[in-house]
Amino acid sequence: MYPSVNEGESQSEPSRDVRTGLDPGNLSQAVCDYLYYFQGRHPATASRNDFYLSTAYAVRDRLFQRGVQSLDALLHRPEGRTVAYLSAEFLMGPQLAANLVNLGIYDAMREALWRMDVRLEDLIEHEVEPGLGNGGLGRLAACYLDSLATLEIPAIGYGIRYEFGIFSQQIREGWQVELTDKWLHLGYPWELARPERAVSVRYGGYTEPYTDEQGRYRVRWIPAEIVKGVPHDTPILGYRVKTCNLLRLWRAEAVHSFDLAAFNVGDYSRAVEEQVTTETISKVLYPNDASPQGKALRLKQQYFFVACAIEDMLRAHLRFGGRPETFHKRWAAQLNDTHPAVAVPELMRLLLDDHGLEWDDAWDVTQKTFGYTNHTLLPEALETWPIDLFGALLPRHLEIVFEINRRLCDGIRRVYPGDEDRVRRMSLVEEQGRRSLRMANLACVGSHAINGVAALHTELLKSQVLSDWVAMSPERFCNVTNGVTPRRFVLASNPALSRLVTETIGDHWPARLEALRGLEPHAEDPAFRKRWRDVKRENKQQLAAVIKERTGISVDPESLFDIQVKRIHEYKRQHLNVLHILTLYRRLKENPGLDMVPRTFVFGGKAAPGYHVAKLIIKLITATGDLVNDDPDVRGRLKVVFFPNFSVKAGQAIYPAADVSEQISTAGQEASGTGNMKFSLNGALTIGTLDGANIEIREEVGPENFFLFGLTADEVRAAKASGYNPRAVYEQNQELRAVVDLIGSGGLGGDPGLFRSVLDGLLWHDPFMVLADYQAYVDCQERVAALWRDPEAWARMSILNVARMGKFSSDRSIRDYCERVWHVGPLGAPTEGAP
Ligand code: OAK
Repeated sequence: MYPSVNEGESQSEPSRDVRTGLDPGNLSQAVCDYLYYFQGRHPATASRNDFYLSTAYAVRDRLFQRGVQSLDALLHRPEGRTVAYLSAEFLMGPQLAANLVNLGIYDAMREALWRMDVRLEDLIEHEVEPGLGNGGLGRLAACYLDSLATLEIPAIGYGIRYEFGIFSQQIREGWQVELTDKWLHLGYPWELARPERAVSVRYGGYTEPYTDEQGRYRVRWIPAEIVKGVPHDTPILGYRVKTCNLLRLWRAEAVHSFDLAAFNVGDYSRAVEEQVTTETISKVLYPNDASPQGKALRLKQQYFFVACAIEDMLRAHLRFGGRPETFHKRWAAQLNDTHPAVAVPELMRLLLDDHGLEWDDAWDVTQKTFGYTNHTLLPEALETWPIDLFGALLPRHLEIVFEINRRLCDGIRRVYPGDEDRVRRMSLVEEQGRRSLRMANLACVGSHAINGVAALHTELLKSQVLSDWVAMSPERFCNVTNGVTPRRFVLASNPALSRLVTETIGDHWPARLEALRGLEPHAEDPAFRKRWRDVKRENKQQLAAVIKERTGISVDPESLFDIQVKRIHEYKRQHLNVLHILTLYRRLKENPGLDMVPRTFVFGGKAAPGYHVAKLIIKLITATGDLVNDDPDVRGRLKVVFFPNFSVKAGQAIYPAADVSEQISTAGQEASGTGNMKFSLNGALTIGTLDGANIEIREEVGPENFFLFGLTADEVRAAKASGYNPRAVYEQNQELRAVVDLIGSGGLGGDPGLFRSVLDGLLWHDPFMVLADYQAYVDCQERVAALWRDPEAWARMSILNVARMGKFSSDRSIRDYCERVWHVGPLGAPTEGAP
């Protein structure tokens, strides 16, 4: 039973009735009321969307009831910190099922709707998700919000309310086509706009010095443009707790939305010009994953949400009696990669210019406020901004950055006299080519804590990309391995497995994932293994039906489901997977009677619209499907599916149905990965390299329960240093040569030139060591197939994988952040090391 939130209820709080009650009677009455009075509909004529919206509003009432109480408690407590998670992306996924699960009323709502002849599952299916992120970084932010609330840590996620999120992907003739994502078009019921809390954001103009009343030298910024930021709040409820936090996303609005004077003289386009240009700021998410765009609009977006967030935080701090000097005692702000790094000079600017602090005091507050998480080692992903562009948009910030840099460089020279090369490397300014600001360096200098997202990633950060920073201040570095929320990725998306687990070990596991260990002894029980396999079969049947509906392809739920879903990128090596499929295909063509384990290969993921090779890899996958799916020699033993428009929602249908999880990035490239965790938690076995969090997953589940292959990060570096020659690998491996030649000779789709750029890349450069790892991968897949032939052993391994995945709950990650970075406990209480 859900603990009552109404204990000690006072007259000023709403009563527990239609608005907030949790039993089916209250819920169906609440939905009905919303249909009537909000949607203006009778249940008999209401559309599915009407029911969806009304159900969502009824749920939202219950969230806000808790939200108002949490916020009140938060603002009136005498001490403690609130976490501000600053992120350009929040990939929240659908909200209905997850909120019902966290409220503990999934079954009650199903019953309530059933009384009105409505299936909850239909409403869940109907829901459109806000795709306000590209991939891993944005989804991680969403998992962390869930865990922060569950652990009762007061927190606000700050970001941008993009009108259009990540594009929606269609596959036409095998190619990716991008369509605008109109996620708001049927209404978004989970948020509440708060126009009265709008803030002003300034851009451009110039600065001027002046002397204040005390005769002190001061600077003021005279901007050229002012934009309004309007907050939109989504409540974030923890799992079966009273704490409800906030996701606060900002929408850009013109200060003057309409120029009547221009309109009156007939200049209609000028009458709305300001509105149109201003609203562009929060119009669309940049669809690039881990590679910066260097566009002025992107910098405008970054500063926009950061300025709104810091203003919001400072305002709350001052309103409740705080002084600017104690800002860091109330707020711990996390920079989710460098996209929000301009927060460092922004907080300095406010403390110096608006609140009159001395430099050293302002700097102390700033450094104690921020922590910086790095999410990628890809060199091309390190953000830089041309100085001229940055200065034109943020003239005062540039002055502050230069002063931070002057002091930084002086400090380096004091510690390392004469080491100008080090000064050049650590400087905030890149002097080569077009002078530009290095945002990772800015984030490092402005933060008291810097972390990577998996053990290997943090080690590589420390030994390579940020080694100079480690030498200067090793105490600032730590690792926080990523995690995922089991509430969404098991409880809400895999009800059949959840039921079996709860029946077996009790219902504590979603909030204490280590409890899954209790499953271990059951791996030896044949009856339990049978039930485990039944769950997987049921999930595979469901996915097969969805695949049929989305792609028209029939797949056999009895075949091995081998799945790779994630962004399409050369380093993630979807093309290595294709080489293996074509190897199997060729074996069948040469020997149609071969006894081969039937497999269904499922791919999904988006390619950045400007990333030509990634888009070609999608075409390579679909062309492979066209070749093998209906070949009579194959006789259904191989199926290749490209699942279009992969999203959080699609993932929730896919992870529970996987037998094999493909985590095959080149060692040293994937910072962590989180899909690897979602698959394994749902009982898939991983085939993977020693990369990112795979290493820790393998440690936890045991090497004997993990299919490992490929070069290590050190071996990759050594191979490259000693002149790796992919052409020689191709020449020497007969099967590989045959597969590459099949692609190069037009065997896929008829045009021999179609995949030339992919093949030339592999044969002449192969920066991601695809050919180097090919044979090890194919051999490892043989071991996978051999195990598949022993269903009991497979089930045992699958159970042990789930049982040992407790470490990868995002609750553990958030506890690590609390202890190592933020120094906050439940309800914001300061913990050891708090500033
Ligand atoms: C996106 C933009 C810039 C920099 C990094 C990213 C990003 O999404 N990185 C991904 O972050 C995930 C969460 O930490 C990791 O699991 C992925 O390995 C990493 O690629």
